[in-house]
Order: sequence, then C-alpha cells, then structure tokens
Amino acid sequence: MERTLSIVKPDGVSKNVIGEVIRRFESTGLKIRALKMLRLSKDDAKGFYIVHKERPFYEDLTDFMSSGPVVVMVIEGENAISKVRELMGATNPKNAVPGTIRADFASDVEKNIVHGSDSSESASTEIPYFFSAMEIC
Ligand code: 3AN
Repeated sequence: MERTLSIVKPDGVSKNVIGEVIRRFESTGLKIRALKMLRLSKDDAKGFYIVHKERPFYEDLTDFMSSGPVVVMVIEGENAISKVRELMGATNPKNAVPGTIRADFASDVEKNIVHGSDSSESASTEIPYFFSAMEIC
C-alpha cells in the first residue's frame, strides 16, 4: 500500500472537473483517504513548491497556485504514486497521452489541472504539508 498527495489546481476547480478527477482516481480502485478545499496564500504555494525555487517558472507557478481554491487529497492504493501520475499524463498537456486528465482538460504546462507526488520521498513531505495524521482516514 502506498499513499500519494494530489491537488486539483485552481484551473481544475474553475473548470468544474473536481468530480471528474476524483472519479478517474476512484475508478482504478484507488481510495480517497483525506480531502479538503482550501485557498493557498502565496507563501503556502512557495513552501509547497520550494524544490522549484530556482526554476524560472517559480513566481508564475506560485501566483497561479494561490489564485483560487484548490482541492487537496490523500490517495491510497497499490502503486498509488505511479497510478496517479499515469492518470494525470505528462506535465505538458501537449505531450500527454490522449485520455489522461491533462490531455483532456489542461490548457498549458503551468495550468495543468492536477498535481500528484512524483516519488515516495515527495509524498512523505507533501502529505503532512496539508494533513495532520488525524485527518487521514
Ligand atoms: P509534475 O507536476 O508533472 O510533477 P513538475 O514537478 O516538473 O511537474 O513541475 C511542477 C509544476 O510546475 C507543474 N505541475 C507545472 O504546473 C509547473 N511547471 C513545470 N514545468 C514548467 C514550465 N516549463 N513552465 C511553467 N510551469 C511549469
């Protein structure tokens, strides 16, 4: 069993695909173990994406991530990290396989609808960034 953190980003919330993203996760047998909507401050977004702080897109990305509400969730299942990444599709929707969330809904490499932890190390810092142990069922 593995846990991963996923986020429906502000563009996903405004495009009304929260339910569709969750449906796709659940349809593969993955379990939602925690879920909430919140609005990140600029500093919250900067903290979450701290690994990208030297990247040229850091300012834009953190502006975007704090531009509207997001839905954060903990997902659990066998190979949850890679399963969620597969359902998401490539970072740049132009390269995403048809039928993936990003191919179907994302407008560009920044506004790409959904986040999923990229490794177990990332998941182990990203999950507690948003959820206390008591909030994970
Ligand atoms: P992923 O979300 O697929 O794991 P990362 O971790 O490389 O991709 O990037 C984190 C986030 O940064 C992406 N979801 C995307 O929103 C943004 N991003 C990545 N590369 C670029 C880029 N070249 N230009 C603008 N934003 C980017």
